[in-house]
Amino acid sequence: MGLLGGLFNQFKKGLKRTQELVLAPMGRLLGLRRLDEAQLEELEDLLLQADLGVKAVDQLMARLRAELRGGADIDPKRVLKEELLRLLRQSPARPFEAAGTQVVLLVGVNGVGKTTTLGKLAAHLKGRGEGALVVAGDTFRAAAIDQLELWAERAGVPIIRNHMGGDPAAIAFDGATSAQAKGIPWVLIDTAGRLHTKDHLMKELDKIRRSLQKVLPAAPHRVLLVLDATTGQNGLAQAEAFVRAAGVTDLILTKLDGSAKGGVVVPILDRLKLPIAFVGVGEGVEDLIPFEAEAFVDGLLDV
Ligand SMILES: Nc1nc2c(ncn2[C@@H]2O[C@H](COP(=O)(O)OP(=O)(O)O)[C@@H](O)[C@H]2O)c(=O)[nH]1
Ligand SMILES: [Mg+2]
Repeated sequence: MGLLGGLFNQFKKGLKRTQELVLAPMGRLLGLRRLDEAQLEELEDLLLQADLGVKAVDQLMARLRAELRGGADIDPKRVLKEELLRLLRQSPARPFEAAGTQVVLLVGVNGVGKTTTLGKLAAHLKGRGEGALVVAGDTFRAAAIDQLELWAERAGVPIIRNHMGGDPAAIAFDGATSAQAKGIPWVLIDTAGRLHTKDHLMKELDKIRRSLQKVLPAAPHRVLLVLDATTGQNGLAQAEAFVRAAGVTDLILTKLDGSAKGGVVVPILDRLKLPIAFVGVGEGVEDLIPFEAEAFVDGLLDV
């Protein structure tokens, strides 16, 4: 099976809940060659339920109506696919390619899946034959350090940690120094999602950034904002605040498997104007998929 075929199957599995709850009822409508007003409205409701967002759904419906006015038979599934691809290709992902030592910071609110994603990402990079070193930068809770330790073991990569309450900027510095000395291409830094105040959190991220730059002036090379798909569009305002304050470069959308709102990828990309690097589709080490628009849309529409 080709790379895209493999991705397609992974997306299909990850989008199962969205498919069952929303897209399966849509299958019948997508197979029609002419749709009347009631059927168009039914389709519109289902697209909104999948959390594709008002803007994209309006565009889609306008195009379907325009094609219907043409009088000839139409192919709603093809129209949907073309429109979704156009929207999703606005911010193409920058592939993770090793070039010297690159520092990746994972940020996001508590519970979205930062530590889990970091573990999966370390395993993914290791699986490609590239070394990674992980840094337990969430020193706010002891459990977070132990959780990362388990993931480091699972991925077979070294971890830099200190005690709970230690200075995250100091271990980030140690991590970057050690990776550079050993020629390790990836440094993945976990961070806290909750501190005493949001202001305090942003100051801490700034401090991490400045201490990294003492070792590698271009660091952090990537700042990944981790978002939880089950929150749907509700999390977008908070995400925007993070993007502005933390210099986010890429997005990671987790828990797609637990969400019936898989379409949320569309309004997220549209509003944040940043590429989605990976999506999380489960709690296992394999459950992180590099985002690829066509495989995603095919997985979504395979009803
Ligand atoms: N189903 C599912 N659960 C996930 C995924 N990613 C993370 N989780 C779970 O979400 C919970 C919070 O994850 P954690 O990494 O601790 O979040 P953090 O607070 O941002 O570091 C854990 O129970 C994870 O197993 C995913 O892609 N799918
Ligand atoms: Mg964590």
